[in-house]
Amino acid sequence: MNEADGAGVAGVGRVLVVVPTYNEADNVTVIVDRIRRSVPAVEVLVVDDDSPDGTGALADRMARADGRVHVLHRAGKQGLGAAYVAGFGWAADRGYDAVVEMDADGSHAPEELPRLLEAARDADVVIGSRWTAGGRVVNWPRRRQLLSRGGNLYTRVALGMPLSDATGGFRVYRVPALRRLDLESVASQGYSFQVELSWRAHRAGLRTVEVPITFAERERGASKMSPVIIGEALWRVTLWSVFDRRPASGRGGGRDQRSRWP
Ligand SMILES: Nc1nc2c(ncn2[C@@H]2O[C@H](COP(=O)(O)OP(=O)(O)OP(=O)(O)O)[C@@H](O)[C@H]2O)c(=O)[nH]1
Ligand SMILES: [Mg+2]
Repeated sequence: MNEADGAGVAGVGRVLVVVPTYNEADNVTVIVDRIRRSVPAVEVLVVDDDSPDGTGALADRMARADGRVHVLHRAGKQGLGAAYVAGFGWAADRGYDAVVEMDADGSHAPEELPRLLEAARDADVVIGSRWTAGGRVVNWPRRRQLLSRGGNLYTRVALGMPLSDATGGFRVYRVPALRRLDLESVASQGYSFQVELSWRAHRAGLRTVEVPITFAERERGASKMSPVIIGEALWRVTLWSVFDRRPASGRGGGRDQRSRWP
């Protein structure tokens, strides 16, 4: 599958991989190269928030050398959520059929993208999942694992949403499905953005599929994780659980490898 023939990825169409970057000069070239090599049919959009370390200029250089690489420059650090919303809008305006979310730091392996795209043939949303059967994390300190598992458990219980990894950021969205999620009104900035989109997809009745991935700790550069980002996810999930939750009846799936619901 996935071979470039001008029409994009078989069964999915034109795919744009959106890579948000903030101070990823040590990673951006490597990750874009790996994406292009792993699935030559996709295009890549680096969304850079004017990184002081020159990430944007490195991305520009790649874009000049490869017509399938693009760069969206934003004025300053405005958070992961805002970067993705801008990237998704860029894709929708240009007629792409699907967008992929992927971190620049190597935690999400481009070599696993073909499996996610294959699942997208038959889904609106595909989530690369660390915590479903077959999923793995490599080199993550125990406290990060506990935080991720605990956050996902809380999300699952509070929202009644049958996902193993609602905070994961390696995903595929079909663009027509994304249009139903009213992205302009998304306020989440950090991890909460991933949960919010899962929650909106769930409430909109989209078909979500989880596929197992191997997630690796970043090797270079600094994490942007902070107590503020964790806190944001916590209070937003709590608010949604109080004000937004709908009855859990009639959903299929479970927490296993490919849970899905109507
Ligand atoms: N454009 C943009 N990208 C961001 C921003 N914050 C984080 N990113 C990027 O989003 C991706 C995920 O951020 P990370 O720092 O890896 O955060 P994380 O994966 O939650 O934390 P670690 O697991 O510790 O690496 C990376 O590619 C970052 O460069 C932001 O404000 N703007
Ligand atoms: Mg990371």
